Amino acid sequence: MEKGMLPPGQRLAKGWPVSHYGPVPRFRPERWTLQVFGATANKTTYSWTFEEVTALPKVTVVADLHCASGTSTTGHTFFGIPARVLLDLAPPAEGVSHVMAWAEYGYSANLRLEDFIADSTVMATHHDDEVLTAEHGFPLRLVVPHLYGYKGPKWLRGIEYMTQDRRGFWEERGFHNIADPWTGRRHSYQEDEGP
Ligand SMILES: Nc1nc2c(c(=O)[nH]1)N[C@H]1C(S)=C(S)[C@@H](COP(=O)(O)O)O[C@H]1N2
Ligand SMILES: [Mo]
Repeated sequence: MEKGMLPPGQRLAKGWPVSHYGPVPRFRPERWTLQVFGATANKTTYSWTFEEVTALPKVTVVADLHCASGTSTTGHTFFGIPARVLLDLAPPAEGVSHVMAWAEYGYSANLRLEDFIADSTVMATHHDDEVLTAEHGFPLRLVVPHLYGYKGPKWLRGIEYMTQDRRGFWEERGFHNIADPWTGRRHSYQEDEGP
């Protein structure tokens, strides 16, 4: 992408604003797990402690973030676990086409499997060489740079494998099921024009 280029209808925000629905959850390491469940190949639920998650392979991804309300922030450096690593650790059943990414307090976002396993989709633990702040999703935050921000839950706790699509939190509340900022697929009424 050309430097400074923003998707249609987006304007650059100052700094890195915090935006989410509801309160910032407190991290309780002794109770925290990341789970993969739903349509796994062997029908079991996988669970990792935070310590186990920190031992997983990590990558660096430079990304811009685009909120569907119209603000963007650019030049973020995220460090974390490539989302597709989960598919090796917790093989999906045949026919898994979508995932639901679950966060604290029941926030959720549905993703097509190809969006979830994209090269730049990362479960971030760090931002610009620092541990994520609580407001931005500590201890784990899904980042899907090629989709609007609501597809990237902060305070990520689980990935549900799905053999059929199902709408997540904002997708049920008038936001687009695909959420591609480059084609401006922002609102659910635009789905009448095609997927
Ligand atoms: N758990 C949770 N994650 C969330 C949200 C939320 O309400 N809850 N909002 C999303 C939306 S709409 C955006 S634009 C980004 C904002 O991330 P930021 O506060 O780090 O800028 O977080 C996303 N992740
Ligand atoms: Mo957003």
